[in-house]
Amino acid sequence: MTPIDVHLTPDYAGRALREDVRAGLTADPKWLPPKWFYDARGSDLFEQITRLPEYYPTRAEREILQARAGEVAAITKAHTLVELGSGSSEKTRLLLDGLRDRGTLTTFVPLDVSESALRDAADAINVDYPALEVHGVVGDFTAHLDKLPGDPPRMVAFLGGTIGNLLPSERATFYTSIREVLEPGEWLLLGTDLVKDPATLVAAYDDSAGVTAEFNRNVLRVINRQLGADFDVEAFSHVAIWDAENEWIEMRLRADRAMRVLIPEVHLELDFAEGEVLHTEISAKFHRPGVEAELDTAGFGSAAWWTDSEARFALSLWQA
Ligand code: AVJ
Repeated sequence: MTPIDVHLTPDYAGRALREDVRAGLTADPKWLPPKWFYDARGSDLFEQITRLPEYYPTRAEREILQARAGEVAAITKAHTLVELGSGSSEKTRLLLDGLRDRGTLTTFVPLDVSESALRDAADAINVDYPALEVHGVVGDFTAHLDKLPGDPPRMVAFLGGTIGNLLPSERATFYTSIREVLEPGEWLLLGTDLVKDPATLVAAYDDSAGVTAEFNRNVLRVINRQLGADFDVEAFSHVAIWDAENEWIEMRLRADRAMRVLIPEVHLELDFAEGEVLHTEISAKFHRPGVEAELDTAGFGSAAWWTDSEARFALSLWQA
């Protein structure tokens, strides 16, 4: 049985969703945070996105990990790998293999908001890495980074480019709180998508098969189910634009007609004008100097910067 620490109350997700819906859908423009895409269906849609021809980040990051996991292990000699977010992916295994082969790794700590996702991930890793101590933590990585278990030196991995979902001010807070939970000499391994031509970026978030559109609309399905809302999901169109000034992709849902939406569980009655947009995600893209400046401000030293063969994505290593 894999030990799992639960740092969230059973209704944490429900409360957080209610608060986000109340705050975001009464704002102008309306917005929702991207974390609510990921119910079982949303997670499955995201898995499908990672296999789309247009969605290069997953393949690019995998290429880097395949080439560099050994170097990560050699530099860090990490005893504990803490992974923020999904803990069962093929990319996690590349990292675990690299660290195991180097002989330093004793403990794997996957941290996720979803207890069921975490249990599945932790159990699967337990089976395939019998010598590894797996210690799951149920928590929100923007709020529960305190008391990370595992014996030092630890390495916190935040992969996939998910850092890009945070606004610049949220990133600063996030980096600082990671820096604060680490002891000097411990590590952060970070995956960041890089700025490139807008056509490539937009295609990655507006695929021809329409999977990203379904993923985007899924947040409305989550609110319908969790909060009893009556969004006509099909009446919203997927929009993905490149914001050149902020250097982020922005996903929105546009109301195809005027409509009223009831969300009984938060006592909201909302009006959408025809063409009104709801902001659902930013996915920021980076340049090396910008990443270095932000990590430096948080008190990290630079240890390595690797990109894939087409310089689309970067994996970087930082020391607290
Ligand atoms: C999982 C957050 C890295 O921002 O690229 C994929 C999510 N959104 N397609 C990203 C996503 C639209 C993805 N991350």
